[in-house]
Amino acid sequence: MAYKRVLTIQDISCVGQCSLTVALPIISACGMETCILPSAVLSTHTGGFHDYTFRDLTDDMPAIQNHWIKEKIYFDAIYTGYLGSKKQIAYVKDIMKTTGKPGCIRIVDPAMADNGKLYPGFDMSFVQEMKTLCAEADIILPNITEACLLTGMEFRTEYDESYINKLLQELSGLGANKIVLTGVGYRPDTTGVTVFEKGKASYYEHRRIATGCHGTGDVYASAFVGALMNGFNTFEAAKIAADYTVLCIEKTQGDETHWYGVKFELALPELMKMILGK
Ligand code: PXL
Repeated sequence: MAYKRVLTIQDISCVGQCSLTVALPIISACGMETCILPSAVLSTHTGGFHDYTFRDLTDDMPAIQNHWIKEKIYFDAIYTGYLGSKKQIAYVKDIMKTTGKPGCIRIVDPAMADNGKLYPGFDMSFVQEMKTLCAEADIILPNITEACLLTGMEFRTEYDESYINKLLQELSGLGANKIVLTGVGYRPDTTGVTVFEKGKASYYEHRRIATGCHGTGDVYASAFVGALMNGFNTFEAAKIAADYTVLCIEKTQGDETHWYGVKFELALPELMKMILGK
C-alpha cells in the first residue's frame, strides 16, 4: 500500500480526548502521514466541562490554504469533523476543491449534535451550511441525531428498519455518495452501524456497552478513515471502526473519573493488528 497523506480538519480540544487529539494519533497509527488544520482551539470539549475557552481559527484558514497551494501540498483524503463557525464551512469546501490530489476522498463527519440535541454554540443556520458540505462529500458519517437535523426528520430513540431506511434515503438526497450511519440499535443490548451505498443498506450489529460515551464519534470516524485509506472497502472499514470503538469503551468502563472520553490509546495495538496485520 502506497504511503498516503491525509488532512483532517477539526478542533483542538486541549483536554477531552476528542477531535484532533484523537484523529492525529489514530490515523498516524494506521500508517499514514496525518496533516491537520485546527478549526478552533478549546481548553476542553463542550460536553460537560464548564467555562471552557474557545478560539475560533476561521480567519487563519485562507492563508494556510494559500501557503499549501504555493508549496504544492496535496492530500489523498480530507476528513472533516467539528468545525468552528458557519463561515468556516465555505473555506473548508474550497480547501476540499483546491488541495485534493486527483481522486482525493472527502469524508465529512457532521459533528454537531448527539442524543437528540445540537452541541452548545450550534444552531439551525449552522446545520443548513453543514448540509452543503455533506453534499460535496464522498462519504458522510452522521449519527442519528445529526441525520435527523440534516434531513428534517423527527428524532426517535426507538425505531425500526423502515425509519432508518427513510433516513438513509433522505440523506442520500443531500448528495453524498456513501453514508455510514452510526448508533443504529434495534435491540436493548446492541447497537451498530448501517452503511448505505449504491441504494443498498448493509448493517453491522455489535454489543452496546454503554450509551453516550464522549468522543466515541471521533474515535469511530478516525479509525474508519485509517481503515479505508488502507484499502478496506466502506463496509469493512465501518466494521473495523466499530470493533475498535467497542474495545476503547471496554478499556474505559468502570473508571468513573474518566467520564469525558475513552482510553483509545490502550486499544491502538489491536487497531493496528486489524488494519496493518491483514
Ligand atoms: O466529539 C465531538 C466534539 C468535538 N469537539 C468539541 C466538542 C465535541 C462534542 O461535544 O465539544 C469541541
